[in-house]
Amino acid sequence: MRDVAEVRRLRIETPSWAYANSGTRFKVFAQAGVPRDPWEKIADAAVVHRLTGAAPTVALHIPWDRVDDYAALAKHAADLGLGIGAINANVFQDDDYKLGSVTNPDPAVRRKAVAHLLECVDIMDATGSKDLKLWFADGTNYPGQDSIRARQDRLGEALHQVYDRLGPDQRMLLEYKLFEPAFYTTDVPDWGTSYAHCLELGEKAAVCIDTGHHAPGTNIEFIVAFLLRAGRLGAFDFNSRFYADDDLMVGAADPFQLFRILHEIVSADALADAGIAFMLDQCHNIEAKIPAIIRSVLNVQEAAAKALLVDADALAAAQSAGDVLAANAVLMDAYSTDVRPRLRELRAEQGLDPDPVAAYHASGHQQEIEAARVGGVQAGWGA
Ligand code: PSV
Ligand code: MN
Repeated sequence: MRDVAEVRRLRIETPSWAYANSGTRFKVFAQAGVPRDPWEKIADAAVVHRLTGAAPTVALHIPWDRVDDYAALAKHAADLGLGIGAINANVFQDDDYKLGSVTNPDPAVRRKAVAHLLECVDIMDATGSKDLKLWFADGTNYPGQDSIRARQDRLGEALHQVYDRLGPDQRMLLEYKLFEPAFYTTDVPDWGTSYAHCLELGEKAAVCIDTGHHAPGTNIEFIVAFLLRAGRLGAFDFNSRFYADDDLMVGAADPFQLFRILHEIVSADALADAGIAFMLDQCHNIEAKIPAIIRSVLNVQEAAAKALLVDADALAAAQSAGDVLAANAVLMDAYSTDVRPRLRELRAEQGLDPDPVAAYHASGHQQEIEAARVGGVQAGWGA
């Protein structure tokens, strides 16, 4: 049996954009105290880390987090006890990208997109970030609109150009998404496409699984197990979905799925130091942002703790004996265990408040930011 205390090795990366205002395409509901710039987003991320002890890095999104001096931004993060995590490129919000970015039929648009991706590698150099995370909105809406195959060629060519620019310790994380904003074809729609491109590129390229980016009913833990075995699972973008890419709090819609994913991770001894970035990619449209992000960190910890509780020997014995019910019962026993008291104990041992959400409410931080962050323009999705 493993020790639940191993959960303390798990590091979760929070996304700068989750601290900012966000919404659907129908409405963004502004919240008081929301950051006005990347500096304030990082300050909020530091609060999450201080209260959970488990979120030591923050992911940036360029251009939403554009600043004049990235080294100074990284220093600001370091002063608050944080490192800069993945640099997320953005080649989906410019008019030029209407027909795609790196797969656009126009070579000038492709050059512009690649230049942005290379700029993101420069930002990695300046901030000490090790991961370039790429998601492409590229695709088509109508049959015949463009050549599906030619777009793959253009994608491969652009990825190679960027891959060749990576430093020895830097990685490329290629994220996939079934549909949206393109509705007929998407150029990186699934893990297989991402994996195939990563294999062509080389060892510094790995797949990022955004848990919200699949068709309903997709067995995500199968993908996790496959990519772990292949050594190409680079990262997660954790969130929850009920219908499409809902970006709700991880573990909210389907905590059992999250447990099954973490079971594959724990079984492969990949909870820490295995080159997997456990990132959140969420939007808190109607709930308070910082407590929601804290809750998300706790949800991942709970799933990991339950996965650590799985009796691996009993499971292996039941599996090799072909005892289907016993094997399933081993997993369900672990999943059905309330790990919250043990996690509270572990936090107390670390000198943390056992209840980080309550600690946040008691800290006065929310009142402080609501009083201090007046004037200026609140950061929002796309800024
Ligand atoms: C795309 O839906 C995505 O999951 C990518 O990770 C983007 O970078 C992010 O959302 C933007 O919120
Ligand atoms: Mn994502």
